[in-house]
Amino acid sequence: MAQDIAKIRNVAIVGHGGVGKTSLVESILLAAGATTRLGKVDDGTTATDFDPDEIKRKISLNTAVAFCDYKGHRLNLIDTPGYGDFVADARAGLRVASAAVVVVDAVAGVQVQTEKVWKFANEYGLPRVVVINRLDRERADFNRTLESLQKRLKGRLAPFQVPIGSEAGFTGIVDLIAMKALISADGKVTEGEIPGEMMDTAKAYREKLAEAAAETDDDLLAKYLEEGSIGEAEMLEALRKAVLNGAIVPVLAASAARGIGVLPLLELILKEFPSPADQGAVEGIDPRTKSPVTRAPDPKAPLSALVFKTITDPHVGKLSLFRVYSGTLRSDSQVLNVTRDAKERIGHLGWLMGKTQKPVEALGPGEIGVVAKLKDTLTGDTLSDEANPVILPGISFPEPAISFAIQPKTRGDEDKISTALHRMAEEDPTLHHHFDSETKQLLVSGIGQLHVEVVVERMKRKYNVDVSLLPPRIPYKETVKGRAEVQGKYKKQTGGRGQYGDTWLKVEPLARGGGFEFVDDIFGGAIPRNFIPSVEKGVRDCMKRGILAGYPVVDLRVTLYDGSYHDVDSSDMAFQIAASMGLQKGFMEARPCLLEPIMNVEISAPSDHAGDVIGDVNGRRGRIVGMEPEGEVVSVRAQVPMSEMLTYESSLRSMTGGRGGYSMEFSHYEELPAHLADKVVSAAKAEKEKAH
Ligand SMILES: Nc1nc2c(ncn2[C@@H]2O[C@H](COP(=O)(O)OP(=O)(O)OP(=O)(O)O)[C@@H](O)[C@H]2O)c(=O)[nH]1
Ligand SMILES: [Mg+2]
Repeated sequence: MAQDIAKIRNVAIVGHGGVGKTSLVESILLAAGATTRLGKVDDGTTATDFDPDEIKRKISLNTAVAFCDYKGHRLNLIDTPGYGDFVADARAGLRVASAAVVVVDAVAGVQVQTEKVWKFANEYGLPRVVVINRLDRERADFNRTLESLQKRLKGRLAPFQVPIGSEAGFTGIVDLIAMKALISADGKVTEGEIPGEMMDTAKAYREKLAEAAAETDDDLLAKYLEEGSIGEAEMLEALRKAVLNGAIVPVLAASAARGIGVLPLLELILKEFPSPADQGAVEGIDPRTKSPVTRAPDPKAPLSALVFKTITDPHVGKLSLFRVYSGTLRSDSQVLNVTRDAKERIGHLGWLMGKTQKPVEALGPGEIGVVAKLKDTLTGDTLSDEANPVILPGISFPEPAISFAIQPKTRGDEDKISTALHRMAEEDPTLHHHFDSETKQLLVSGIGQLHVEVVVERMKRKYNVDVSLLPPRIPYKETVKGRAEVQGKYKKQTGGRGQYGDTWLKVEPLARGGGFEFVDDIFGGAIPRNFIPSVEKGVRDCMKRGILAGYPVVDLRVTLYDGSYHDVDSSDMAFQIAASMGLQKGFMEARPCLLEPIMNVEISAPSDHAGDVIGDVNGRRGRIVGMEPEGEVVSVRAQVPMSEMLTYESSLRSMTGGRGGYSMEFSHYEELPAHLADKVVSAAKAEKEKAH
């Protein structure tokens, strides 16, 4: 039986790495009675970190789904990874959620990925709540974390609770709406009066909450100003509306590990978060007419569903996780994958409890489910009714930022490697791979070092191929700083038909990020028009191969301003070669240089290590761009060349005794200092000689 749509809550749990998202899901499942014991990340016993790589590393690498039924409601909990390398999965999880629970750590406050998932949630217009978690830890501080939230996240953040006790003495919360204390002990929650010594604090916070509620509605505000207060029912009503439209973001207090604050979170999800029916109709495109169409969350409407995650396993095959938006998807039916224009047979359907599937006959609007063995379907695809096709907005994924060359440990494993990579790229849209014919190397590109390392481990475990990772290939680029005017001429006349192409090229730099510009400045037919595209092609091909060290050439303007031709011997190929020769010469005369990728890096470390961290960044040719003390933790923002960040993980670990963390993403390109450029150029030469 499909679920009652008004009673479904699809909630994505998002936040920075290690803040306790998976633990919170575990705690919710237990509180709702879906499980009988609390799984632990550290023991590898949680529902949603079931992948062997997740168990080994004790972090989430994939988005996973678990469900529970509570007070007649169906909750689908989408547990997303928090580490920067895997944040694309968090975005995919948010894409199919109707609301988000943003978890932050009560010691570290807002961190880089918190801000990132916050932006994703804005993009999808999701109502949300912030849970300040790990309040039982040493140095945890609710008020300081609240300040960090207010400073770094856009939106009106309003505490709905305050914690009772702190650190190891954190025992419960004061519910500021009902003005009651909820004390947790031995897995049970008892409601009681607010402890006397907390009354003033609780009243002050409640006052602020009432004010926030009143400000969302003119009539209510008038009443509040006149009478100095508003009633609980009015306040609840106003808050519900404000949470739904995002005007207010509730802030809650919790310890996932101890199950404190979990029931109130569950209640809030039921009461304040929208159902798929509240979310309303979705808009898509009719592929036949290319015009927008809507699909209402109605079980009788034509089917539309979006695949947000693909898992492949050499034994089980492919699993597609999806959310139904309209209509009803039934077992043993046929649907159209509109994105790939392919018919798909739907076998058995299931609800997801981590790695376990609970078989179900049909899935209605708003439901999240899984189906095995779709042939052509990938993440982001729309499944639709055949007669009424629609394409829903897909999911965009970030481009890879780092590449490694990989080598088989056993000769002859090349085919196995490419099969494995192909399969793995199907489940992970941020994993790219290609063969570099210049260096004869297989390159694997991902979001970060950890991402690629996980790929290699997975390759061994799932596909039984062992490879070694060579130091990452930094994606340098080549450009020029000066100008040159040169002749590129190709002439071959040895009996029969010869080859003749002659070009004069001006080579000059464009601004950073300017790409490539080809200017045709030929007047009076020095080169016949039909050969001009040949010249451009010769130039482009040569730029792609690179001139100085085999890296692509960028930020260049090439002007073709003169040349000559031969009636018989000139050809497309001859002009391509001539242009390529000209560009190589002109490039080398125009003060060539290498550009290196610069990364935006954000490091958080205990304050007493701030000096070491900054000194180390400077030593890596980095620039500090900002520093924010967040209580006992300092967050340092810097721009550092990618090539200097390759070993950062272990350096930071030893510098901070394992308490530091960092994340980075690509920012821009800058000139590589000449003495380092020389090294890259000679390394490229040596590699080329070896390959030939
Ligand atoms: N003291 C304390 N530890 C917690 C709490 N919640 C989680 N932890 C611990 O924090 C660590 C990380 O917890 P996870 O649940 O894996 O965090 P996560 O946010 O899912 O991490 P990623 O998915 O890797 O981003 C584990 O060692 C948990 O046991 C809490 O409320 N209190
Ligand atoms: Mg997790």
